[in-house]
Amino acid sequence: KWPRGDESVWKQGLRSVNTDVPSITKSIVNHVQTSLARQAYNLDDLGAYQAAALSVRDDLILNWNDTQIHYTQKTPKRAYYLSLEFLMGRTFDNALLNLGLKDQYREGITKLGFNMEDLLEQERDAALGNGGLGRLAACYLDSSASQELPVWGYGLRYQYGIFQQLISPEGQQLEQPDPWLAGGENPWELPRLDVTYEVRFYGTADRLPGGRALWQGGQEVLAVAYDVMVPGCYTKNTNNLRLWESKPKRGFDLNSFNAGDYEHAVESSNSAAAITSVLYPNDHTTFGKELRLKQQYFWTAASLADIVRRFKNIAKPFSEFPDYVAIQLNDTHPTLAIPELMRILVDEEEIPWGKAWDIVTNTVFYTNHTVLPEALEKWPVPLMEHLLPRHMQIIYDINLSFLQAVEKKFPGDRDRLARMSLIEEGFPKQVRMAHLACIGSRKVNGVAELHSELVRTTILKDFVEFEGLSKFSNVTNGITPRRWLDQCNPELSALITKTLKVDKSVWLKDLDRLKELLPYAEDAAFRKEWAAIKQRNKERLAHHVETTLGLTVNTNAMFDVQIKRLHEYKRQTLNILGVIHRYLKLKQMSAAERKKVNPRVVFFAGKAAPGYYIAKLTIRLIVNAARIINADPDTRDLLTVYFLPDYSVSLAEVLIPSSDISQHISTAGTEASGTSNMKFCLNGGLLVGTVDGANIEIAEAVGENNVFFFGHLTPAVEDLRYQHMYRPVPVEEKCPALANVLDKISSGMFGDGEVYEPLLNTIRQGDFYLLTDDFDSYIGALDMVDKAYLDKEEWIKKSIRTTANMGKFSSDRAILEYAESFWSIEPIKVP
Ligand code: TH1
Repeated sequence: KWPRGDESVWKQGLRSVNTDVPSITKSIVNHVQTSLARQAYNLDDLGAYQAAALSVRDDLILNWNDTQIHYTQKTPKRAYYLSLEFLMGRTFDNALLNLGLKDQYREGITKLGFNMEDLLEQERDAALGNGGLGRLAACYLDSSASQELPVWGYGLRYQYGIFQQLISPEGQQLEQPDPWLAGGENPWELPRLDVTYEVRFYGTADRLPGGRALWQGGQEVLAVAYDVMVPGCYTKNTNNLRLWESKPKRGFDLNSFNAGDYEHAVESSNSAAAITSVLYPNDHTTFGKELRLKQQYFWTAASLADIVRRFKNIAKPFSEFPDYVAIQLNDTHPTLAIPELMRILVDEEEIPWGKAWDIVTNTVFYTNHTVLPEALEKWPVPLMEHLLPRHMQIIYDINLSFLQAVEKKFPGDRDRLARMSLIEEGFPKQVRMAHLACIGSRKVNGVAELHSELVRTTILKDFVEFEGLSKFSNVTNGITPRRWLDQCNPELSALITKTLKVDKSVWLKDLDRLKELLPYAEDAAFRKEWAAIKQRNKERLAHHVETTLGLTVNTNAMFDVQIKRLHEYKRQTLNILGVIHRYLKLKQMSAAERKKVNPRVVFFAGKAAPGYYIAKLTIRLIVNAARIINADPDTRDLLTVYFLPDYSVSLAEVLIPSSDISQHISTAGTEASGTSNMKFCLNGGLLVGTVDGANIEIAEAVGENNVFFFGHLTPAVEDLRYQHMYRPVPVEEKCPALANVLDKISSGMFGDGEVYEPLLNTIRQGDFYLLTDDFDSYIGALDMVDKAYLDKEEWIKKSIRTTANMGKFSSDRAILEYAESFWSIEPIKVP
């Protein structure tokens, strides 16, 4: 029904997505003139990008609107992906490709006198995440939309994303803020200033008869919605990512203002705005910081209020809530969703406790992403009691009935009760969020086979014994082939399309079709094309390094890449120590021997958490080793090392397609999955790695003869660590080659040796990440790489076979597993 007026006038005004070049250029020019209030003659690349982005935005809005209306009318069961991080990267290119409009836009932009590549470079990354966990959330959104699943993301709209990394001349990491929203409007979001919720902190909670409570007083903050449009690939379906921004409920305190107390007047408004000001830059560590807990509650409370309101619109009884709503917790960060949903159901909707608990435990799902103890969230009880008094009551109540049930099943087992309790005894007592997430969820999953098994047998072992195995499962992570092949490696994508003889929209959404490339490994002409594309991708990276850093890269060398957050468990230190070992060996060789060596360029990139001293020292060692090694005329044709600053999604898109090998060398059992391993292999780079995380499944898929495995296996790790603690063997005895490298560093080969002592001592004493145990076999694996690379044709075959067997690692497969086995949601196509 039309709201008013003449229907035909409305219909004349309606437009559809611009698909032909003339309407695209018309739309861009129109945005230059009106939205930007600029003229053709003074338009720079940034202005042209903004106008083109606004034009694409118009198209996205049309699809987004139709999708949201369609979902509202059809009332399907929906899934909500709650993640404190969404590492989206750039949107413009991705939107053009998913809409199938890149060629048309390129032509239009050229007609207007601009260059597509230059415009793409104008966009700032949306970097609202630390690393793999946040990027996984972004890949899952892309796959949900592409597979036409009714999924929304919920997150926070941080003013500042992950910090910008600078590297000082001494090799120190320096952090700068990332004000990604400065520089004007963000064309990819829709401010929904009318969609707001009040979120309470502090105050008092008074129990009422019947299990309810009244929570009042304290501070109230406003959550405002910003909707980010998520287009699917070759479908009209355009999903929503709703990000919350915090605002003071009232502008400022007028009483204080009038009394001349300006500071106090703005204090509370500042503290409200602070909640969503910045992403915490810590990967894998939790501090008991009040602001972080405030972020977590603010976000889960606003998201649940929104979900419950949407559910109430369809006028069904709350007993049917789990038939319409599935909530996926991305790690424990949104675990407060469990007590918050209990609070809404019990206190506000007056549902009896037991019924409410049934609803919660049929709605919520929990994904664990790590078994590292330092990453398992715990919140001090006094902090929780102060900030969220009602939630603390609810958690105690959940714990009481839970422990009673455990006691019933395992009578008299007090150790078990202590181990399983939601509350860890100590000073202070702490709430164990993983336990709460586990007992409040319908399903619990890890992110790769090995990791899921470790979850079942270590951190949640007691819970498996109590609740049964069927609640605990695995969904191996995936990556979107749209961004991580079609977008970042257009030439390879085109070759695949040509070879498979299907439209790319087909194989990009059915990645197992890559298997059809296998026979072409035997085709010399195809191999030649394959290798030429890898070569041009290397040149593209070299060009990027040249223009951004002013350094020349040898594109005839093997490209060896390790790019990920800096962390001891990921062992970038092992890599740089291996590089130094290689350098020392080269130095000892005769000129004739050196002639036989294949040149190698080693790239590192990644950020260290600002407070992570050892990780920062590793960066320092890499940078200073690179400085010395790259300057040595004896070896520099054969070995160079680069640390590329300020790693980001956009930088990954240039690095990944250029690699010959990439390194995924975590201590066995520590990397839950890893996802960049999948990206490299999808782009035909070979994997050097430990038997850990998703490396194992990649090797299963592509064949063990196409990966370079090394190192001890997970079951050995515990024993080895025990030996380091109680029967330590000096490095000189255990691993002379490594001892030699450590000595050279200590003696000042790469600048003041003293500086590195704390880092070197983590290896000499304790060696928790087992570098001394794995070093020799690591060097052996790299020697195997050198040998294999000598046979160029065989190497290219390995590369082709690797790509061809990576279908399993599409995030489409992963998201469909969540949709079918956990959420019970179905695709719903927007006509
Ligand atoms: C990562 C895991 O380390 C990685 O192996 C995995 O592929 C990725 O998640 C996606 O599943 C994690 N990132 C974080 C970040 C924080 C806390 C825990 C983890 S686990 C802040």
